[in-house]
Amino acid sequence: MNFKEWAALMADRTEHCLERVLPAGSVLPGRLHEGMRYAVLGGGKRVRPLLVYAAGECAGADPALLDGAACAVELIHAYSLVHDDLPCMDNDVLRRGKPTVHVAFGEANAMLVGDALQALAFRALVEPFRQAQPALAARVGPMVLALADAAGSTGMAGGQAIDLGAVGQVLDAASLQTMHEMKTGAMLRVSVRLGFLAGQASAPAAAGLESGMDAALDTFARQIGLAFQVVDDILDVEADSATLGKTAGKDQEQGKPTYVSMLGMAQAKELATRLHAQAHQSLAAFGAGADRLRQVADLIVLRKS
Ligand code: GRG
Repeated sequence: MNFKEWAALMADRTEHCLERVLPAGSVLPGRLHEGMRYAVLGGGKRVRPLLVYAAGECAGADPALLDGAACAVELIHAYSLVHDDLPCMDNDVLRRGKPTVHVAFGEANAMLVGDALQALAFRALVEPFRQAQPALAARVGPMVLALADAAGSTGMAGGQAIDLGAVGQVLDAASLQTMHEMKTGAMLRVSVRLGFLAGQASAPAAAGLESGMDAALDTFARQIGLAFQVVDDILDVEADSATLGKTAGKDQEQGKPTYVSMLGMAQAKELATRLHAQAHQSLAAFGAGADRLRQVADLIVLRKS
């Protein structure tokens, strides 16, 4: 199967799992559940689930355990977008090609949609262990911890706090990198980590699998997480809103420090290319089992939206 077919299959698989995990709009409170489904279903590139499945394939994970992790990272991501779009944060009206959740459902509902999606993410992560693999239930602990750290104040939410405090300020390169490693990178990184941990949970006898896999995958994930953000900054300048499905040019409009504003466009592109090459290098010790990860890295760096 070529990468395009595989990615479409995994995105489809994620969509079906999310559809199952999200309460129906007919379940009380209907408006909240409709808002959650509106925020999550039928949109987005599903990059984080693709990383989960690709890392899981590399680590020999049971696909049934990967489904929960794929849903979990996408649910946290969707919650972060809903909250990020609120008037008190980015105040955006367009996301994934449609009105943002607070525009469609009101601000208070949008807050609750985000809150509930975050809680649902942890339920989605744990549930397959309880249902499909009850004997392995104790092994979900490290995955819960990793996701909590990535989403919380030392990860994504912390990065967002630094970002909000940096508007109109000049950040040096190190601070900009730290901010992005937390805000965007942590969730991409944990997507790879959850795939690896699902592999360990599925076959602990093979723990460590090929030696050094844990560290190499983490280095790869950090590099690709940063590359994702550099490309995001480039696209914010070069792509239009219709292509992005969100408002283009926001960073400059809001005076946000970005890789493009700090380095200039040419050097930002060079940095993305360098990080891409380094990410491939980090997987050099692995054989064809890491091919899907290599291909997701290519998708992240070469994407147009
Ligand atoms: C509100 C706690 C909290 C955190 C918000 C992720 C985030 C933190 C804010 C989003 C702002 C933003 C545009 C960040 C740049 C990188 C990014 C996360 C882009 C959107 O992710 P994609 O491109 O989106 O994967 P899709 O829609 O394809 O899933």
